[in-house]
Parts: sequence; C-alpha cells; structure tokens
Amino acid sequence: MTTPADYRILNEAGLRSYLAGFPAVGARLGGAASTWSIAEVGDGNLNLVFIVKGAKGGLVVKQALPYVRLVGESWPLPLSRSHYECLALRRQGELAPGRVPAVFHQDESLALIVMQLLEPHIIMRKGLIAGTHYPRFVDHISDFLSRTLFLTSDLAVPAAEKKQGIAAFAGNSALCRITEDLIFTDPYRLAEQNRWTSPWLDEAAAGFRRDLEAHLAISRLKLKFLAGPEALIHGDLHTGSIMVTATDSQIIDPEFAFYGPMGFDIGAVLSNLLMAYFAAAGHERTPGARGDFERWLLATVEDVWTAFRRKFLDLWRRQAKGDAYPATLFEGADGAACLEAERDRYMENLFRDTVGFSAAKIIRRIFGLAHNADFETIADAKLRATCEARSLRLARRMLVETAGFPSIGAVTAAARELRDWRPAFA
Ligand code: SR1
Ligand code: MG
Repeated sequence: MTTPADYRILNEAGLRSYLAGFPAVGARLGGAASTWSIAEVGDGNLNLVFIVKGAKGGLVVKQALPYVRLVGESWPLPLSRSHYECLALRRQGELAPGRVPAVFHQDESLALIVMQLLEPHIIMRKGLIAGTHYPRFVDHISDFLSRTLFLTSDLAVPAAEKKQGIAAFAGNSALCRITEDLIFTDPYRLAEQNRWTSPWLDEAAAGFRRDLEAHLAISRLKLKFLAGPEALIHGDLHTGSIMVTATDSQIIDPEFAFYGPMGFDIGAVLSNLLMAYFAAAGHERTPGARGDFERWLLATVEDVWTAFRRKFLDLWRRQAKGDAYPATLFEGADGAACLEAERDRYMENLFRDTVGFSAAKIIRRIFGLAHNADFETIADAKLRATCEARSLRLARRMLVETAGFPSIGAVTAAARELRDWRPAFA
C-alpha cells in the first residue's frame, strides 16, 4: 500500500488553510476563511467527515484515513478508496441525476473529496430508528437502483465499454476484500472480530458455525460476488449510506463500488428495511405503538422490489444498447414474445440473488464486526437479542431455502409471522 508523499491527516485548522487555497471552494462558503465553522462529524467505520459552513453556504469534506477508523492503525486500508468513491459518485450522478451529492473538488494526494452538503437531510437509519416514514423513498431508491444497475450492465452497454468500466474499478480490491471476509466468511466461523449479543445468541452463533447448508449457500453467494461483474454496484447500500428528508433521498458513500452482482445492492436496501422492521419492537414505548411504522416498512420492502423491477424492465425494453440478447436474434412477434419471457426469467434469477444477499447482510450485522444502530440502540440486551433472533430466523430461511421465497410478498409474509415469535431464551 503506497501513501502519497504529501498525504497528511487533516485537522480542523489544516482543513481551513487547505480550503482557503481554492477560491472556487471559498466562494461557495462565502466570507473570510477565519469565519468558517469546521466540525468533524464522521460516525462511520472508515473515514473523517467534516462539515464546513460559511456566510453563504456549506460543504462536506470527506478524507480517507490510511486505516480502518473503527479498528485503528492496526488495520491499514488503501487511500485509493477515495479515488473509487469519487469516480463512482461522478458516474452515479450521470446515471441517476439528482440522487447523489455533487462533487466540487477532489484531491487524490490527500484522499479527499469536497462535496455538496445535504441539508436538512439526516441519515436514513437514524430516521428509521425514530420511527419516521419516508413516503418518497421507494420512488427515489428504485430510480437509483434501476438506472445505475441497468445502465452499466451488458444489457445497456457495448462489451468493450463495459470492460473498461470493470477495469476502472478493478483496483478497489481491498474494499471488496472487507466484504468478502466480513459478510461472506467471518460470521460462519470463529473470527477474532466477531461479536454478538451474548449470552442469548451464543447458541445461534455456534449453530451458524456448524451449519453446512448455510456454509454452502453463503459460499455460492460469495462466488457470485467474486466472479459476477454484472454492473457498477454501490457496494455498501445500507440505510447509513442514504440521506433523507420527507421529500428527498440521496445516496452517499460509494467507496465500496466495483462491478459486481446487482442483487448485492438491492439486497442491501431490503435487508436494512427488514432489520429496521425487526428492531422496531425494541424501540416502541408501548406495545403496538410502532404498528403503523412496521406496516409501512413491510409495504416499502414490497414496493422497492416491485418499482425496481418495473423500472429496470422498462429501461430494458427502451434502452437495450448492449451486446447481450442481440436484437437480430429476436425479430418478429415470436422473437418479441420469446424475449419478454426471458426478461421474466432474468428478473426471477435477480430476485433469487437479492433474497440471498439480503439474508447475508442481516446475518453479518448480528454476528460480525460491524453491527448496526437499529439493534445496537436497543438498551435492553435481552430484548435486542430477541429482535436479532427473529431477524436471524428469517435470514437463515432466506439464505438456505431461497426457492421458498418466490415473490417479495413471501418475504414480507414470513417477516410478519415472525414479528411476535419468541426464541427459547425469551
Ligand atoms: C471495517 S469496515 C466495516 C463495514 O463498514 C462499512 O460500512 C461496510 O459495511 C463494511 O463492511
Ligand atoms: Mg460507508
């Protein structure tokens, strides 16, 4: 791993004098550099994030650290992830206009990106923990998913161009490696950094370590992740990578971007909604107080898939400029009907992948290194373990018995049935 010679970790004073050297950035902030307010607000696992505000406006500055922030200097991580994040932000901005923050300035030597401050947005996960509904979310996320995935796939892009896209992101292998270990391997074996809500989930964790059916299923998904460059994926599309208001949704933090399986991104969104659903019982003040919110979450799970499917197919029918399924092989009414039936099969396969990846993402948040605040903020550890056990029960079925979920309605029905299921320890 090479660190650029002039790389340095910026503090607030260092950032002030750095930004003052860029008049275009200064003009966005307004006023003298000495008057800008600068605060480091990063609460993610990897980077520094500063909010800078001046008389005229604000900016976000994200700087990659040469190590994993969550763990410390003992876990080095390449600064090049900032390059891939910037590349992905710019590409996603072209593919799905208005759905990602604008990039104003990039410095590869400092592994730094200056981008649009999203205000009054909050991290979606925080809103979900508070029980807030986001009525426009389905429309926004289905636009983002369908456009970024379809428009970078072989259905839309000629083969040579697609291969250039794969090559442009191929160096982001250290970030892929985190996913390969933390999602597809560690939760199913003894790993130093694993943790779970003990003692209540001790038996469940041991069960997953013995469960060869689960090991096979997760390994098949890992192979798809390793060897399935279907489209440019965000790579870490949980609800902490989405910022929302009542009327807007913005997708942030694509530093894990690479060409991978589409179901990984769709599964990330669905699994995080499902975890918010199971966590809601741990956040309600009185029994049933979150009923409306829970119903909205399951309807949103259904609607995200349904809207994604409709928009993706619509793009396929209108913008199939790639080398897959050559039009000359599907001429006439019979050809059109044959291709339409094939589109249905394609979506069935993608749905199966989505269900599997969704399960993998739930299991990693309960047994692996990086947990999520939906569960972590449930102070009563036994209640937290109960919410997590319900999620695990659904996830294990989705992972191993994927064919038992032929539709998104089957997923939400199973989640609904588990809402009040009591594990043996409860
Ligand atoms: C060591 S990084 C842990 C996790 O944080 C990121 O958000 C990814 O989800 C990664 O797996
Ligand atoms: Mg992130």
